[in-house]
Amino acid sequence: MRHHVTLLLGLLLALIIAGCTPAAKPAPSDSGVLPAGRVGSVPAPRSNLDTAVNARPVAPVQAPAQAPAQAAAPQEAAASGAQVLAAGFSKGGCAACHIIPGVAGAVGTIGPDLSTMGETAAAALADSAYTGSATDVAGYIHEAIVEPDAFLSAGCPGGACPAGLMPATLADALSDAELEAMVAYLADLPGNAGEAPAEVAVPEAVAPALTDAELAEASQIFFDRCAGCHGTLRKGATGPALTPDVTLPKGTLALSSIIFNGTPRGMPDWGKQGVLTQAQTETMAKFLQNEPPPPPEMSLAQMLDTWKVVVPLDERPVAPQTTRDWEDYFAVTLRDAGQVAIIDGDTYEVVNTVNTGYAVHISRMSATGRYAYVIGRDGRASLIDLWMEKPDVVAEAKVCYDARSIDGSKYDGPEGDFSDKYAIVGCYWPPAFVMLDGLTLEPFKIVSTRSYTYDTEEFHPEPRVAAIVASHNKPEWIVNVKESGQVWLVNYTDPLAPTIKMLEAERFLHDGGWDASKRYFLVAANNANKIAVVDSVEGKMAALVDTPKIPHPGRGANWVDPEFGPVWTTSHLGEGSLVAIGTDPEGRPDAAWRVVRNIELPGAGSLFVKTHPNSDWIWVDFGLNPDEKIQRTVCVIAKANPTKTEKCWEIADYGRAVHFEYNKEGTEVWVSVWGRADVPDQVGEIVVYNDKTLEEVARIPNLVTPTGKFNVYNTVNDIY
Ligand code: DHE
Repeated sequence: MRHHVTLLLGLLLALIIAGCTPAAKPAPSDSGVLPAGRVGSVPAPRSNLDTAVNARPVAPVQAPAQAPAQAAAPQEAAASGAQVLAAGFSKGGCAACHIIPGVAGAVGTIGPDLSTMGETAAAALADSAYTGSATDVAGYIHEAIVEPDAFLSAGCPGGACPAGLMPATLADALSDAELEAMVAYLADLPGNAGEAPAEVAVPEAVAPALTDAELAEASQIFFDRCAGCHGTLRKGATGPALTPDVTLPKGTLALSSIIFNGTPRGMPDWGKQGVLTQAQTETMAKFLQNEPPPPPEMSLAQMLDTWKVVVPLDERPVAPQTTRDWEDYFAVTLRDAGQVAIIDGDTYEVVNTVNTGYAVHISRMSATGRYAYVIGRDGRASLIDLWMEKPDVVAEAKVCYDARSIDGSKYDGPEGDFSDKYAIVGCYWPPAFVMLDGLTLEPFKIVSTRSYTYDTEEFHPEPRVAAIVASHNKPEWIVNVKESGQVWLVNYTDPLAPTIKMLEAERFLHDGGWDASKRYFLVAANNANKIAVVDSVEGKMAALVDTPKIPHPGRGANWVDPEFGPVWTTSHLGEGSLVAIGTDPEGRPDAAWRVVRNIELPGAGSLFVKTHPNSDWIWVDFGLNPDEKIQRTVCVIAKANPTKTEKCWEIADYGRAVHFEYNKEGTEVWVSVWGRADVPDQVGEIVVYNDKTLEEVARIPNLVTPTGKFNVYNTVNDIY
């Protein structure tokens, strides 16, 4: 927790003031909470802060030398001390990570709550688990700031603080006077917590300048790593807003620390993972304190400039050119290679590795299954013909700068046969969806999703398109508009004049899938901890179901619970929990649209679940859990006894276990080992399990960062 102490910076101000006549406040030692024998070395009362300018102690850590107790401060001197404190908090960005009573804006939940710092320090010193070298409260707090990893507090939100969370360089930004003022203030908590702070003028933070090279690098990193959660305009979604009003008060140090170390709420530890260097995290911290550069728009003409038909329709095969069972192919995302591997589900052979968009995200199959639609994060859509002897790209078009979703048209019924006729891409930026020809990917219609939030009816400049599914019941796509919290039912019968019904759901819509009947679509509103249920037949919302923190279903998993009947399942990013929601309002109205089971998992950070109608199991991963071992663990829950995990195991000794897919027969499960493209021998692989026995039957090696896997038959038929 010490780390955290540092953060406090912010705080300060307050103290100062007013009434706070320094002399009136007892020193922490007077509170009687310090261990015997240490009382004499507690820091001076706040009245002396402005004079506490002694040099920092060196090991063994001791309390800073006490300023003369008799230096009863005059009023201006007290104000000056407050400013010293304020400057310290501001430079350290403490408020970004800690709760510190009396410090404006110090409501951070990344490090420990410092509300009772003096008492907490005394308790830690008295505990045999203490590993630092301080001997008193002030020394403890001083050490926590100057040498934060000397002792790791157990008091971070969600558990023990990891090493490196509190930046070791934080103290370098502080003057001796600032450091000592902060130590004294914190040592006095909670004693001084009840005082009403007065505002102290802190110099207005100014956004740090970036060179052109830094700006270019930061913009690229933001697009690659940050925009998905925080938004291109940085208005926040899955992650918090990162506009200058939020970032400037935190300052470069605190921001770079968060970027390097991550947070318990799910921000990845980009520095620790080796994805960003220390210098890059600092560049990003500076970048975030400036206004976001205005992102470009994209016209249909620009899209058409990128459109390529590699193999015209009349040159494509009229029947499958392969003797393989192409309906049992898997399209496997090779994320960091920007490729999709087409792998034979019978033989595990890589039939072809196809170049697609940058950091390719998902594949979906056309209604007939003959084509795979693939979308890259860079908005490049690719059409792969699976009938070719060596499946390959036959058409492509870049229709956004940033995208995550794609699908085809699947309706075949009284209103027409739309199989393989159209495709749709959901863009993050520009915020829009784009309709394309299903067989050539020629883009022909853009519909902006800039609109008003469903609840407050405020204009939002960046409502991004998250999951899209093609309805089996109507010639419609179900388009989830993340930031406005709306589900749009887009009828494509007359695609140049589409009709759109806007349903009010919840923020922020992300990923989801069908129930077993394919009438109801269930989608996570992850920021609201809810699952929104859409009735695709009636064209209306069926329910909003409360869940634990941050549901992340992928497409979810459907099974029949022995007690509650048909259910759909999601796991969660924010809690170690898998819930089952009843999905049969006619047969089991008692269970419909409520959480009927909440099964404890070994950790949070789960991304995906999966099952198959033929399976006895529900599979679950933990790809974003901060613990390396849990990251590579998968668990199964028995459908016959869905009260607990039946078995959990690590599937590799590196990487993260992520995403499941069944083969066409539903007898084998494929799991990705998501490795590192830059670490030879650990780039990634797929592990294949026998779904009956849970025994490993094969490894498909040397795949570069495999993540999502989409079996042709199961994806066409929405089997999960
Ligand atoms: Fe995904 C689905 C968005 C990060 C792997 N991801 C989706 C969908 C959305 C989405 C909107 C639903 C598409 C649909 O059904 O039409 N994903 C985002 C993000 O915004 C986010 C959080 C951050 C980002 O910058 O992209 C993000 N996603 C990831 C990853 O880091 C994952 C684990 C690895 C990767 O490849 O980048 C990842 N997302 C996936 C996968 C699916 C997915 C495998 C499809 C699951 C399925 O079974 O359908």
